[in-house]
Amino acid sequence: MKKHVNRSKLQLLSMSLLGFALSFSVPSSVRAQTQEVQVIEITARKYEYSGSPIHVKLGSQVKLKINATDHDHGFKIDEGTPSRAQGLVFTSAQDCWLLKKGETTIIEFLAQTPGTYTFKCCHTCGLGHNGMKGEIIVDR
Ligand SMILES: [Cu+2]
Repeated sequence: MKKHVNRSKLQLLSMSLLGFALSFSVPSSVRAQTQEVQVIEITARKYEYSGSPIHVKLGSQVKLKINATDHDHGFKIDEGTPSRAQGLVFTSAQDCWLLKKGETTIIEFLAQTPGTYTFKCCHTCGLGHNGMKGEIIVDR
């Protein structure tokens, strides 16, 4: 009985290893294509964005789905981030997205230039608000 349990655990492990390996092998084969849509789901809560840093593929259209779990939050690309206009091309011209508590906000952009882009909360949410930041990394 015990042996059986161990075997299924092993199978699970080898399957997750395969998935891990695939996650590395897939990007190189699709890198040449443009307009690939990448959907990324993260959460915003006091005072962090889950899944940060967020890695995206160069040339892909990114659909960022942010679920604010505990409070209204915001999403804004940091002014200090270089070449905002050329680096991440947003489908919307707005500067600050309000992330309503309990709702999922979709933010879309084209990952046009490799680099690290900092974003931050732009809706006052409490004491740690100013430190609520995350990073989007466009891999080459
Ligand atoms: Cu905030």
